Amino acid sequence: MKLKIAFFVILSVLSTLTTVSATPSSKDRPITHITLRTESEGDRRYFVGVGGTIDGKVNPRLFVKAWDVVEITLINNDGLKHHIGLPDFFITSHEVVEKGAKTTVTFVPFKDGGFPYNCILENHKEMGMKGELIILHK
Ligand SMILES: [Cu+2]
Repeated sequence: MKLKIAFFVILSVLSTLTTVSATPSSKDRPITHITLRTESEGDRRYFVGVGGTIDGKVNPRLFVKAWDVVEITLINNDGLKHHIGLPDFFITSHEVVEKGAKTTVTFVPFKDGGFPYNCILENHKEMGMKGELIILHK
């Protein structure tokens, strides 16, 4: 009986230790925040960078590092329906329909290279709404 109890205690301690050591540490995981807004002008549709080094740039090249967590926020600034897609990563954001609406996509770029981002709603990609995401080797 005593042996059984002792065994149970040891098992409990072991499972507690396992739980603690298995807790993932995400504190040190860098997050790259990128904000873009939508614009339209006649037949043109495009993205414009908001803040940082891409501020005010049309369809800016977005530089990120492989395996960092990347968060892209899209703000509707023209009142037309838009979204942002990253076809090489199978990502399509929610649509932002009204002026002021926002949506965010979060992903981990797991390969390096240059990949397109765009809005494919109502022919917007063909009307200029596209840019390039550059993923740098970690
Ligand atoms: Cu669009």
